[in-house]
Amino acid sequence: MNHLSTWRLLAALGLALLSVSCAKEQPLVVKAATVPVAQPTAATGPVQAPGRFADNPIVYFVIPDRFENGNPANDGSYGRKREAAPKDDVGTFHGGDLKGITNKLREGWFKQLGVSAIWITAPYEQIHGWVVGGNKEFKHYAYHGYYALDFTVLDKSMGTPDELREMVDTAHAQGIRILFDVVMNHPGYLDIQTAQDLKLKVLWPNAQNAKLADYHGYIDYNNFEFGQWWGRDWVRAGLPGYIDGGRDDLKMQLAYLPDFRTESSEAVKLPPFLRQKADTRAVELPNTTVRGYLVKWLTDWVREYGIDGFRADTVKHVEPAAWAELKTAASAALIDWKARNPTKKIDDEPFWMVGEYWGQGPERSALHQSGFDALLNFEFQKEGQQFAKPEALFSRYSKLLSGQPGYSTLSYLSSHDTELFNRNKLEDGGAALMLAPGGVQIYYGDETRRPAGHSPNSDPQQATRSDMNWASIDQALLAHWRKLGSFRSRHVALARGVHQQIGDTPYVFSRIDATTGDRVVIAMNATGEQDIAVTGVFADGERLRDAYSGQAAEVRQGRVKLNAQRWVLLERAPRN
Ligand SMILES: [Ca+2]
Ligand SMILES: [Ca+2]
Repeated sequence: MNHLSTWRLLAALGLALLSVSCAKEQPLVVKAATVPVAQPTAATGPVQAPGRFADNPIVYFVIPDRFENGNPANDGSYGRKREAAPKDDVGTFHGGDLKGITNKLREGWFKQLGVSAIWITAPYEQIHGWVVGGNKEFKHYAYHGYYALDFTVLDKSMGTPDELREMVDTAHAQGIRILFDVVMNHPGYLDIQTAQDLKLKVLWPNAQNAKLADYHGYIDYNNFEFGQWWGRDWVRAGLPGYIDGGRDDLKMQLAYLPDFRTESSEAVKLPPFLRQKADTRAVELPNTTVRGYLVKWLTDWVREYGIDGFRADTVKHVEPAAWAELKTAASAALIDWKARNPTKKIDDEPFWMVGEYWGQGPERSALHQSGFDALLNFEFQKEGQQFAKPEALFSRYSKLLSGQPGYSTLSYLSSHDTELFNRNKLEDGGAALMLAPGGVQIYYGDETRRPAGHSPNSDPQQATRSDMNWASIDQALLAHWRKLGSFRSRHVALARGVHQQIGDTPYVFSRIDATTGDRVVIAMNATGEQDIAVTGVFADGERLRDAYSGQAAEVRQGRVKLNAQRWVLLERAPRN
């Protein structure tokens, strides 16, 4: 070691530290000291540098109910029913659950895509029945987790505490984090089934016979018994005894949902229905506000199971101070869990939180000061016309994100709240997404060409949440996404590196991460014999590999020759 200069030694130490902070399953294949500078050098650098999770998040978003049914015994919990016709069945619970995700983890589904975190919609207890969907078009159940009833227990359709623990532990053993979707803005509506189950006397006789057309006629909206539900202290609901929703983003009743009074400084008692509910784990807390209860309930999942992060819903509609408080409490809870579970934790990375702020682009926001490590990027999916040659997009994102630790974006092609990306353009789309600077989010089925479901005229987003197409997977498309995802998971340079265009026809670019020395060269829409310039990135004599085709090539006079299969993903080849 004495032949190394001090700064070379530091560079080697830096890489060693990096390998400790990386996922268990992704050991760095570094066998020699490296020189992390942007200039080419005969001494080769790291073969792979995944980066810290926060610097290179690859998030797979799944609606468990629509993914895989691992335990048919929990189907139909709380008396939930399917509907015979697809157009009627679009808003029911379809049977998927946490056990299904565990099964797919064991099959390696996520690992093969390079995924480093799974975001699941909220698995805690939802309203039991259905509300009127769209313009009386379908029975709308809470299969998506956005109509919470009891934040302290699992929804029986999702699974048992043991099944949740098994899922989290299985993910962690593969170096994959689990992110919960959390909603602090609102609980669910009061549907007829839940009102019956909670014995709330707000229904007219024979309410169990309610149909889409006459549903609201069975509910007595003038009845003060509504006070036995969440109650005035907890929500703005415009019901007898409650205060009305406000006119601004923070206090409005989004889609007429009851709005939590998260801004209130008044201590509250448990809501009346939770004082009576037999299986709740909610208990009275001294001197605690609505916000305080919600933060406790949500962060208990972190403290008990080691949930690694949150995807926060409707960020626009809750005060930033509440999000900051949630982040602080969740961070402490995760540290606590890791201290008690040293053999189960992936590493000591901190709690991570991404927010959904409607309309947000990839730019830095004031919300990054309120606990958010990243915000969902609503812009990316609209840039499809650029995806064959996304130079403008990539250079802009790289300028926003390279050398900016602690701030990221999460770009996606498709989402459950906007639309599915064009199903005929998922090759170009997948490449653009998986090669984009910043964090990325794969929506389940973008890698398999999952077809859209039935689209109600008055609620077309339902079509984005169809069942995972296990029986009709597009294998060629899946192989494409797996190559790209695996490549991305090895290279923090893609997410954080400085972007530089090298060629126009074919389109070739490099990314170099100054911190780790990680570097890649990419060609898009380059098919057949290619002679690709890598000057300034890789040195003559270095052995490279095209991770897309599997071909190896040596750098000669600043170039590599290979037979390209439309996409070229150049990285340093492992040494033997
Ligand atoms: Ca099930
Ligand atoms: Ca609100």
